[in-house]
Amino acid sequence: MSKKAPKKGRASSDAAVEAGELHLTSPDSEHDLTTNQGVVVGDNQNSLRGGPRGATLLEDFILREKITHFDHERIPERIVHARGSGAHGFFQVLRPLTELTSAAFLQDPAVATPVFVRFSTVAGGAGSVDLPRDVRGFAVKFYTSAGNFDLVGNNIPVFFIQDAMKFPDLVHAVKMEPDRGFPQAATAHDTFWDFISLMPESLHMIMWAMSDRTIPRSFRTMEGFGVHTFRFVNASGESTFVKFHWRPTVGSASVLWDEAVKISGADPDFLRRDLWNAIDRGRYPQFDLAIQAFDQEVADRFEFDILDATKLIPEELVPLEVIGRLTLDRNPDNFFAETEQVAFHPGHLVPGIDFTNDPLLQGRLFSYLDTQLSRLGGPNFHQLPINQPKCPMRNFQRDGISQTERPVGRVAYEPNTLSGDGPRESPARGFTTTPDGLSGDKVRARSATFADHYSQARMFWQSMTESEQRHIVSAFSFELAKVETIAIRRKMLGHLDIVDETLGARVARELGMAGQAEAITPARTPITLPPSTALSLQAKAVPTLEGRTIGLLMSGGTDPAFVEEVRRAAADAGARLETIAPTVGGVAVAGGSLTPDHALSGTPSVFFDAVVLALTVESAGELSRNLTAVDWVRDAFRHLKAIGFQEGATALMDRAGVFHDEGIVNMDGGSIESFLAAAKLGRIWDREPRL
Ligand code: HDE
Repeated sequence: MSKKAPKKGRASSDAAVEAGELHLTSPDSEHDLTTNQGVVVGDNQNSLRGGPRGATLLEDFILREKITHFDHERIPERIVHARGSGAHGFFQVLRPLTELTSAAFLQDPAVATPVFVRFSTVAGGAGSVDLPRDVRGFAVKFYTSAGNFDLVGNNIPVFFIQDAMKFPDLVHAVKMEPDRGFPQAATAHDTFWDFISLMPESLHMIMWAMSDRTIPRSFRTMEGFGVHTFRFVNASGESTFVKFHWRPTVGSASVLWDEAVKISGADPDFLRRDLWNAIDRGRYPQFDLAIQAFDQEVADRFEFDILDATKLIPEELVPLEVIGRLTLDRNPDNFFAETEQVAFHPGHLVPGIDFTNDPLLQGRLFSYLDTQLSRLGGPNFHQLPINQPKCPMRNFQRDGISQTERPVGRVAYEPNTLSGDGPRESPARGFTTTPDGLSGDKVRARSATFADHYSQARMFWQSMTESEQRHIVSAFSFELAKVETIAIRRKMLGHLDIVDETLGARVARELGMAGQAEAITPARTPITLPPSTALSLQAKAVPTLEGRTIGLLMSGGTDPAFVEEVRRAAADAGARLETIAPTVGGVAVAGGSLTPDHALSGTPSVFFDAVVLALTVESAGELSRNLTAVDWVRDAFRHLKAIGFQEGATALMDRAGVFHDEGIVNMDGGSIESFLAAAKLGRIWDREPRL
């Protein structure tokens, strides 16, 4: 280590280091491994011992520093949303929204605002699987030029409860039961349904939770929602109510329950891997940001209260306007530093956006700041790089655990005369709260306008396609069958009868409990609202292969030219082709060998959106004696996927019980296009067995 004396007159040694005049390392030591104190480590393989076979010595400060740091590598995981996956990207507004809001990032289409997004499940721990039936978090941090704005939403537009007071109870009920420590990441157990059966306000959300929305195909194919009613506020102080919606540009898609179960075993990181790979391969996930904007007069016409987070505003009543686009184009460098340490908070708000009095939102405004104190160790978490605003940030807050900055000067208060250029409040540019005409007594009471718990649940059910309704019935039946306490099942059947008699009757029949529903009297008799097609994923699905993956099963003798042709055609349609073969080292083909992307044994067809069987008569004959191959095809068929095949594959398809419908396409004779057309449908819903 060489040390040069700083030049005369230099103010400090730090300045000398910064100026490059004080060399603390020699050029040869650039790659030296050091301790946290900068001491070069000579041996990173052996601890210090009293002789080669002797006891380890307490004086080994290098070992102790390393192990101590390791022992403390984990921080408390989030109490909810512990399992998440993050990505960086940018957001661009489509048009200046000046008439609605003064928010700086919503003014200029030429400005790309950096964002960090974290998708998550809610109930499971950080190491749980990606595909339980669960709500997904969809949290976006916008690093705007006027401060950070966090839109901390979910993939469902409503919530279980109306008041923050019930949140700890809800979460305790859904998490693993405290005596036995299971089930992990699952709603299918007594405590959850006990709570729900006693909480009619959760019925609307429960309908969504039992729908395909809670088993998304990918984070890239998920809608997102701000849930609460927020406000946009323009430069004149005029406020407009807004609901936020994220819409994936490649359309929405979910998996089937049987797929979710199988994926959870075959690849617990399915959604995390999918997001990472998509970004890594340049297939950037994109979401449109849309708003529903309305004023008090419109709000007064609704049958429900816009402050009630268990209600949505049907698009038929207030249409969506797309205002911008989010593109995720960069994976984190370090999962812990970014995805784990990112701290979202609905109270991270910028001028031009404001809250409403939604009692759930109001409770969240306390909770998120508070939880970071224990999760990130103190009040300086905004200094972590992932949380730092990218605009100037200065104030007189000082000290605290993990203070990493070095504020200078003797002044740490405001107002002051001693620091002429120190930060000062700015009434003109500062955040102002929309006056909301508060009045009334302090009360613990729920507004009577929150009392209808069933009408929108019924609207959701009646807006589903026949097949979506089947999935909802199956989900309720699966979950309630896992509930051991019969009284809870009966109570839930009573609630479902109020939502819709057909729904209640179908679930009761599936459970073998027809006629056993407990009679429940709703606080307010529900009304039948017009169905809203926008709520159905299937009804609004647009045929596409954008962002989808096709799995091609090949074997000895597969024609490489055919594989390449399918790959090209798939790519033209926006899809990626991945190849699977019985042996990962390659299969013999005319003129050489073909190396697959995956081995059949570890790559079930549930990973793909559509499949192709590129097999010769001989290899299909062999594979029809291989049960993994038979399951591969049977599952693709059972999961309603398009199957393209070369004639040779027939023996394997027969063995797997495939029968012909519009999704089973013979690709010999150049009908790759007809296969892609079938694959674009996503699933062949007509193939689904009726309940
Ligand atoms: Fe959260 N929620 N939440 N939540 N939430 C947290 O904050 C809470 C609610 C949501 O990727 C916690 O930093 C209360 C609704 C997401 O880091 C905690 C209430 C919505 C994430 C918390 C709600 C959400 C969280 C746990 C009821 C959709 C993950 C760790 C009043 C609009 C953010 C943390 C991430 C995380 C509290 C209800 C979305 C404990 C008290 C409604 C996406 O502060």
